[in-house]
Amino acid sequence: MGNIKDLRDFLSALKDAGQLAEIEREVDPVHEIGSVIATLEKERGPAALFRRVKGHTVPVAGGLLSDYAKIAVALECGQSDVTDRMEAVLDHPIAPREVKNAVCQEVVLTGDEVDLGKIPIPVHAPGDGGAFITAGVTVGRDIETGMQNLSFQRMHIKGPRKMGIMINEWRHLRDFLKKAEKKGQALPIAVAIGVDPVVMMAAGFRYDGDEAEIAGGLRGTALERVTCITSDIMVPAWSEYIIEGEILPGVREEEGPLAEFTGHYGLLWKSPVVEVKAVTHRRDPIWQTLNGGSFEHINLGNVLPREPLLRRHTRYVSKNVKAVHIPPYGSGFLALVQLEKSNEGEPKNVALAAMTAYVNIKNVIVVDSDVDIYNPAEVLWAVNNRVNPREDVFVIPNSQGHELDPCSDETGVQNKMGIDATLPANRKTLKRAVYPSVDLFRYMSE
Ligand SMILES: Cc1cc2nc3c(=O)[nH]c(=O)nc-3n(C[C@H](O)[C@H](O)[C@H](O)COP(=O)(O)O)c2cc1C
Ligand SMILES: [Mn+2]
Repeated sequence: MGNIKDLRDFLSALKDAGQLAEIEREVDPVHEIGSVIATLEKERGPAALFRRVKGHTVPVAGGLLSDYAKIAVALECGQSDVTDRMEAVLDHPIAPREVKNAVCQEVVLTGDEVDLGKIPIPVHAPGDGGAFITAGVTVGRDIETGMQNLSFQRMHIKGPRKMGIMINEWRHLRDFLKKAEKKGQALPIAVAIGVDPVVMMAAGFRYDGDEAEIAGGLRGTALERVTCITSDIMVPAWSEYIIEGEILPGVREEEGPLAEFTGHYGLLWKSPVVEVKAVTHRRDPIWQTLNGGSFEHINLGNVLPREPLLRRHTRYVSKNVKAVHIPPYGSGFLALVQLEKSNEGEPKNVALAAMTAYVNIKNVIVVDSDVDIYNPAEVLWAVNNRVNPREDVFVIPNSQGHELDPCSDETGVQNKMGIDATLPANRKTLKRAVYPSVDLFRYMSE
């Protein structure tokens, strides 16, 4: 059972680990917060807690899960145990638990009392189309089965009580909205901001049950939930903020652009619209944010929840798979597989399996076990030394990917590429040149 139950516990754990910069200098929520978070991530620096935000009294936390050092703090484990923890939870979910009173409802604002403009929601990147909620976990409910769902949907602030919501292909929330719209009904949702980081990690999973069970499994204890004020949706009780609202049936309006996980600005999308019914929050709340075009986004959406699936899928096809990795620099479109191949066809079969482990995976590179998949230079070395393009590169045309991939059509249809970067069997006698490493200290010191 873990010690972290909410954002505040996580912030103090980050502080104890030397992974939190508490910034007293006043910062502008327009562009400056986003730039500081981006610079910290580039420099592999700590997470940020901005105590003084221009025009606001509420502090803003950002960049909390930008690398594995912080992710390990969130999971209360070592960095090398992260992938195993993410895989183990698939077999050990823990059901959530209902509570009657919750800190996330210490302050309740409804109707005209609600003004999203009073919350320090940043405009992150220079080309963003406005203020966006980026670290909010959407809680949805299937109106037919009653099952709840956690996912990330960024929200574009459009008025005191109005937000645009982007819902991509392959999303459970999209299925829920389709069902509601068929009946001409609005779809109640809630957005939880400033949560135990395992709730954010759970929201990144594609899981056939309620992802609250994943959050519980990751923390080793049931997630406590409370019922919303304006609907029967159950939200994480220890959240800093809850925004309650409804997705209006049949309404689509322009939303965006936002710096995206692809490293490009997205286009303007015709997206659904949320009418906000209530905002509830803790006393002295903290707002949490993240940059759309960041490794933090890719870690949450593509690395943590997808590596376990990639490992399972590829190992199902071959027991000779040694390790898998979805590097954040590949935007979640690249999968790397380390294989001790037993025959010449195996790398391609394994690559095909990797492509279907999750829709986003577009390019797969399979390397031998002497290549370190965590080192991009090693992977590129293998591609340049062990790939004969006509033999080793293959393309699957017109398959399902992600619609934000700059190479796909608007429904995400694109081509996938597999690269067998293993040494061909007829060159097996070629040995990799490895110079022994020495302890330099023995040579440099007097
Ligand atoms: C930071 C972040 C932002 C995201 N933004 C969106 C978004 O705006 N719209 C969307 O549909 N998916 C977005 N995603 C991806 C989904 O939240 C993610 O694929 C999730 O697993 C979907 O859950 P589901 O399988 O229950 O539908 C985002 C993911 C992350 C990590
Ligand atoms: Mn789901």
